[in-house]
Amino acid sequence: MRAQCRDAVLWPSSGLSLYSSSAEPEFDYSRPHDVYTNLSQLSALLPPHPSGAEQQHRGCLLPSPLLVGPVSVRLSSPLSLEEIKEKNPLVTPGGHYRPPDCEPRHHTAIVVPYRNRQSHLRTLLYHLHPFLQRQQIHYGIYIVHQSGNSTFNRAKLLNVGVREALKEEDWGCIFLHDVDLLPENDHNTYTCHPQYPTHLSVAMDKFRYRLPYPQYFGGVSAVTPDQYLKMNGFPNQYWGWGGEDDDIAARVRLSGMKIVRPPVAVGHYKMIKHKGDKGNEQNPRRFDLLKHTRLNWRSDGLNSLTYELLSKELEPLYTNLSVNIGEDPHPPPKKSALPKPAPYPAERPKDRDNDKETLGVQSSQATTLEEGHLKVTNRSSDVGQEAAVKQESV
Ligand code: BGN
Repeated sequence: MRAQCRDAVLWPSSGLSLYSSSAEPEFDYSRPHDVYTNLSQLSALLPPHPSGAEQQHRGCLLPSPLLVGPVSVRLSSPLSLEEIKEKNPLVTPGGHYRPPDCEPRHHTAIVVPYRNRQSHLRTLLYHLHPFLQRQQIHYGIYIVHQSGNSTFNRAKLLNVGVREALKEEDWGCIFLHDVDLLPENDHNTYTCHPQYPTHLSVAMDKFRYRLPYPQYFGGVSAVTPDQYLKMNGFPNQYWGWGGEDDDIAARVRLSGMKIVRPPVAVGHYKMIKHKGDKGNEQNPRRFDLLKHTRLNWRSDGLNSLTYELLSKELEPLYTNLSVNIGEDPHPPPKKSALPKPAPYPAERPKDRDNDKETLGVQSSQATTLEEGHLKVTNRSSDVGQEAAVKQESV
């Protein structure tokens, strides 16, 4: 894939020098490490341990010597929040962490749009805290909880999270992170590219470990505050599933930037399987909205953001921001108002669409975004391997 070779060259923070596809790093994902590997050494430095204090002024090494590569992902029966806290003794209230033995070179806020996903949140926290501690960065985790029952609005919640996180600390990098995605390789560093927005989740298991289409920007991505300002943040008008990530990708280009990515071998993620969310139905207006990004991005975004912060709580493993972001102006019709579906045949054949829903793939259309132009291609298949191959030749 040409795009990925080019992006590999632009991936400085992993400590890997990559100048051609033959230099793609290789990792053995069949023998992953436990995600808590190498961290007991850090706990031994809990203050008032003298060696921790002495070493604080030494800059953390890049790449971190604690990295192990592929890590296993624990998807079943997440621990309780108390148990996770016990496994992460150096995390401070609000879900903040600083390496105890060196001065961190990176300061990253992780912003997670959220509603009704308790067990996903515990799985994410169990995984992400040790993953980030091994990278020796200073970080904080912000969960942005949409209050009320209106349609979910991922991009607006991200805007809120960025603004609130920056009120609190001078973060150098902001991660936009779905609650159901777990990074599988700790060489995928949670840091920003100085010039360009980064897309991290380039190889998700649900897309058979490759990009579903070249301009895909969903899942996990990162911006510096400057990059965020330059693109006027994210759109506020996408209520429901789909399209907001494509709008963000278009904004990157329209504001004169481009997207950089880690190599596919590094950007592995597992998605927690789940059925479609109630209150996050596909947004039928997304196609129309995307046609107008070029016209709207300067007026809809960070500069038009309004919300009410209902509460901010410093939980032991995360900062909980509860927000009222208003109502969807075009709510989907209530279930009872819809005509009754035809009854199923007695022997319903197992269809592929059902599988798709379990995998969280809900789209029946492919998107291609080039320089802010949107092409929508109807198709009935998943945004999987075949589709990605087709789109590369567009
Ligand atoms: C795309 C969605 C993205 C989603 C990916 C992967 C749209 C807009 C259509 C014009 N885009 O198709 O939002 O992240 O699938 O699931 O639906």
